Amino acid sequence: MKEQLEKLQQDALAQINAAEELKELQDIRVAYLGKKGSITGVLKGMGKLSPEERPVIGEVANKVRNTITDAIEEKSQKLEEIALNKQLEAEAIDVTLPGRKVQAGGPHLLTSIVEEIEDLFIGMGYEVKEGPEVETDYFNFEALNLPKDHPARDMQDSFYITNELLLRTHTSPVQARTMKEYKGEKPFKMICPGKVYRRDSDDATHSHQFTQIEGLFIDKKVRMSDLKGTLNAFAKKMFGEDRNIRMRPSFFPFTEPSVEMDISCKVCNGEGCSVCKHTGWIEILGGGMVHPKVLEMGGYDPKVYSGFAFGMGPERIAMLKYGVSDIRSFYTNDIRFLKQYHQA
Ligand code: 2U9
Repeated sequence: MKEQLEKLQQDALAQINAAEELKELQDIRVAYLGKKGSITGVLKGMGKLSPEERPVIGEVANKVRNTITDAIEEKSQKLEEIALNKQLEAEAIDVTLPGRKVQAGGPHLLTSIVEEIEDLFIGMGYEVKEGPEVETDYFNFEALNLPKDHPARDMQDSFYITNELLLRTHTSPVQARTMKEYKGEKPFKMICPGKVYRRDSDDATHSHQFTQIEGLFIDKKVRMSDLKGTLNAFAKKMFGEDRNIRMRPSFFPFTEPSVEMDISCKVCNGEGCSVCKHTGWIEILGGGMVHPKVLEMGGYDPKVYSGFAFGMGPERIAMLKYGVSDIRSFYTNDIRFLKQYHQA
């Protein structure tokens, strides 16, 4: 039995030495010292020994049991130390590394261009007004000389919510509301930036949601030359002093006469190229003298008051100014696009 015990100790120590995981040591402890362990099994035969042999084998058994227990304990500490060092190495922080750059955000290009246009007109004495995006049929169409059966309404296929409510197709209703607010009694200059909605299928130059900035100047003796001077100042400030402008006759139900304004192409300086479709000119906005009916519906006597109005799409202005090729870039939040135009 003594030889058996010594052989078992030798085997156990060899396995403990070879163990690489704590779990293996646990298994060795159970295999040798557990209730069904091999050493326990040998000792079950103690009853057959003579009274003289029993204390001797018992002492050997205790020594073997202690030797194996100590060896397991020592190896466990070693394996725990190795595991700890591995963890510390893996989690080590190199404090000498430079700090990570904080990704600074910045204003969206559309926000910048709207604020730039607002600042220009605020500098010319205009107030900035806003209004509801869900508009009544009256303020979005009728107050702007677009009665129920007017064909121009089809031009602006709309998102109707009810028969009387829709997503506004332009910011003109804000101007009509402002005229009512001022009760036809006082002159004013205003611009109204904001989101507008049209039932358009999206493509590089059309978006079902886009932004508009419209302006309105009502006073006594306002002339077309005032409109031309104002828009000329705007164009030169936005696109450079060397830009020329021209006005072409056009039609809008809410202005008479109506014009569309072009700036000379800044790529070819008016010679003609693919950007300006070889005309030398690029259309940037529309405008005109406020239609007498619109003045009247707004409460202003067209025999006493006159006014001019204009409208532009800030996306288009930004696309021309910064060479953006697709209007959808303003709305798809692609970080590669957004990052290009951080003023910050
Ligand atoms: C009132 C009276 C007159 C607003 C005007 C335009 C011309 C115009 C387009 C430019 C590009 C819309 O963003 S766009 O698609 N707008 O050309 N807008 S005159 O005239 C008004 C508005 C309100 C009471």
